[in-house]
Amino acid sequence: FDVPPLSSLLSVVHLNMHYKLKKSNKEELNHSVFSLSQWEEIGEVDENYAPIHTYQVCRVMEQNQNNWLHTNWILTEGAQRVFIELKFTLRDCNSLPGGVGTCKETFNMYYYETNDRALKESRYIKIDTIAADESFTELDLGDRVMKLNTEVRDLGPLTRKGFYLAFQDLGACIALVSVRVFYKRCPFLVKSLAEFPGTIPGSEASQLVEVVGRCVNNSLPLYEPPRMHCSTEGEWLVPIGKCVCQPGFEEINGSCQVCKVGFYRSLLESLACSKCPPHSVARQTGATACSCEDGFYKIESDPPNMACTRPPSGPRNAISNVNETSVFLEWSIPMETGGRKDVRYNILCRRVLPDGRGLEECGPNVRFLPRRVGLSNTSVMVADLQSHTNYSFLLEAVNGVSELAKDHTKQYVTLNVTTNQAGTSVVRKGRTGKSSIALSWAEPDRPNGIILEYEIKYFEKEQDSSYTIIKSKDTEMEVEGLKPSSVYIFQVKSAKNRLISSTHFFGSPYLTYVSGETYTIYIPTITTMHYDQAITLALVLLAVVAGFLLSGRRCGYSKAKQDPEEEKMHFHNGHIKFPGVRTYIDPLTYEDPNQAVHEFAQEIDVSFISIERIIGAGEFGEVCSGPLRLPGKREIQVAIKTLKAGYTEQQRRDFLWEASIMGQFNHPNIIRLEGVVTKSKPVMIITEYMENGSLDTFLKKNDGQFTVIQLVGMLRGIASGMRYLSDMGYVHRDLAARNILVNSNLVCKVSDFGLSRVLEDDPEAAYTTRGGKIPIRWTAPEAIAYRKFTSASDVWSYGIVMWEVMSYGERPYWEMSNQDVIKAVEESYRLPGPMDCPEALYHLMMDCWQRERSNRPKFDEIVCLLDKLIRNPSSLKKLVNSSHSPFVTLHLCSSCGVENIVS
Ligand code: ACK
Repeated sequence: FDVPPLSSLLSVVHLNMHYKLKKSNKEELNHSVFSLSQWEEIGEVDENYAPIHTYQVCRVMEQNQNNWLHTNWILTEGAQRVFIELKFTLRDCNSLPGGVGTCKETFNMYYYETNDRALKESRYIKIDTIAADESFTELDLGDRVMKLNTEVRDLGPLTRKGFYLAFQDLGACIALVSVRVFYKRCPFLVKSLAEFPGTIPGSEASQLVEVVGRCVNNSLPLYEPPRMHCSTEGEWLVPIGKCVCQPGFEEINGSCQVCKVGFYRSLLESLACSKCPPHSVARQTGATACSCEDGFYKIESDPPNMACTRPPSGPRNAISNVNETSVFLEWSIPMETGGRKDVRYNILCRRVLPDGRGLEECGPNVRFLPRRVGLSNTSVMVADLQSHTNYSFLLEAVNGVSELAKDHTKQYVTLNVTTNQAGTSVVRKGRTGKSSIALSWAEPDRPNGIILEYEIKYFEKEQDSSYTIIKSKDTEMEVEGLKPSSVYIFQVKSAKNRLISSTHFFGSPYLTYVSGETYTIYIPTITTMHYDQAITLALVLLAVVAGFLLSGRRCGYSKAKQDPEEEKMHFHNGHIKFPGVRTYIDPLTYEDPNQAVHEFAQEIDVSFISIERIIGAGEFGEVCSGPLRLPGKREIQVAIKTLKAGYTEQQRRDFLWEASIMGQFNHPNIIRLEGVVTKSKPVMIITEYMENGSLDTFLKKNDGQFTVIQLVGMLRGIASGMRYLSDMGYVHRDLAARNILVNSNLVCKVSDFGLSRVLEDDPEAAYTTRGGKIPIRWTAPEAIAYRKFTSASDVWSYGIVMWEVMSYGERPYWEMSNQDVIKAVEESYRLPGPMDCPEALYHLMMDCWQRERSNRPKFDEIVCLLDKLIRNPSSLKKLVNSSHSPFVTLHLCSSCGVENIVS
């Protein structure tokens, strides 16, 4: 008789239907001979009168029963943990007539693992003793009421191919109705275009099995391969990464469909195929880009969604304005820009040779201001032409694709001009010094009178209201006393008040204007500077800029940029940080919460993290654990808080809020932030791993297991962490044992900075009449009444934590309602001392619960007192509830210094 496979999610083995169980007398088991098995296969009907088979035994009147029933060999199919669901009825011994000394109300379930069918019954291992929740009586039998019990047990880790189950009766009245053996598995799943195979979970409770998904056809992983985690409950959790359709395909209903003709998709980040932009086509399906129509072009830097373009038409409305030997040319933009914004203009200058001998290109002596080719403005000044000469200028418009359009017919505009006589030659630069320059100029061709002297006017560019005039009888002179690194403008004028030229020095000309009969050419002037001078100047400038910033920040209106490192040293959004003085910075002071996160938390690449198991459920998603392997660092175990998919921007901000706070702290009794994962999904917060979980659950689990010194050590750690927080100016607002984590060395660390100002995530938080959400039992009266949260209200909560610790996780005020707690505290009722609590500790608690908050001890005083108690354990001998203990007043030691002892 073959056992059907335990395939898929629920492989059901119904004893009554599919199986013939074997009866056996368990001679081997206890190495003694017992009576032959009395299990009987009986056909019955259920409450719907459907036939069922049961296995029954009812030898309650006889001594020494040991009746066995076992299944066939059950193949595990690789499952490491299987579940066994039993349905059975059991007779109530009391309902049996007469003395039933040997009657039992339980039976035992065993298993035996093996790689083959060979059954060695002596190797059976007990799974559990099974008792009934409901047993039936004679009366029930009469009424045909079937009191069916269902019990489920799990079995694992299993390592062999298969196993046998066996049921041992030691003298009960049992009817086994069904046995269902199954295992859970994470079903085949397609998520975010990735396929995850049906996966058998790990054998240990809460273990997660990481599975790397396979991208569906025509899709690729986006940034990294997608991963999911299979839980022991057969659920897929914590998806990481995803697949996206490859270029040329788009996602439709969970698969990648090819882009239609006329459509394309080029980027992995874009969602759907897009219609080809104007003047481009996709003639085949699956296009990753569209090709340009004839006569249209694209350059590499054009984005894929940009239309194909063509060269521009020629410039329009060109005019010339001749001034002595200079020509000013001006034109309008072309009628047709070719669909681009990068139109530029080129000028070709040609001199008309006399006697019809044709044209000759202008030589290098002709100057174009600002330049000859690649002009972005629609004008140019051409200077230093020959006087009384004909010139022909060709104007051409080009754009980004002109180079590609080889067969495009260029459209030129021609301008013919004739120059006049030369005015004077331009001012020329001679030798330059650190702060001086030699200038020379030529006498005008026709001075229009006798020139007695020249006036040289100079000023710093854009500061022409402050100028200097010097006079010279010669056509050269040296100007001194110039500021280095400044732009100067020089103008030379003859005594007849005729401006002959203005110019100056190195670099290319950059601005030109024409006014009346004279023209002025401005040329940027930068006197040469030695390297060391340049550095000095740069430093001076930096100092000026820094000074500006400092004053600007204080005033709050300077927009000047500052080196971020520099900024970090001095400012945190308006908070001046002095080295050595720790202050907490409210992430709210940052306009952009993301900036706050990255200011205080390191970004961790998700590939350095493995998620191995689930350790809890947070408000925003699963809390998991696993190793963190940062390059060049020792592997450490971390806790991983995840943000569930489908979150809003606000939820993401709230979630990361905690990291912005935690990242600012560095103390052995504050949970340490390792970093955040924000560049991939899910968003995660990575903290150090605390092996013993939260303090309240840990204490409940280990009720009465610790010495008083160990408990005081824990309290000392918490107080030390809180002292650090209050020194930083941080008010926790939700200090409670559930928000303290414990590591394997019993070190307690304050955690849960999540929404400590909102407390939405704390199940203990209740709404007050003022609308705030507050964990009433842990909160000081003034904080409940008018939201006065201070370090003194944290001290009140600390007193409650002390009480929780000393009572091993008892609920403060037990089952009293929040309203009753508020009323009782208001009427000066305080929690009584926990059982076996040292009197000194209870007095400290009571001090923490002083109505007047200024009378409560400070955290440094609490740490100091606890240190004293630890050093002097006999001070902890007197217990609150020992009848002989006299009332002693607790003195907080104000003389104690702040010590840095880690619990
Ligand atoms: O009481 P617990 O085991 O401890 O269950 C909760 C759960 O996650 C939801 O918050 C546990 N937990 C949170 N942070 C950590 C951590 N850093 N190390 C270990 N367990 C943690 C917490």
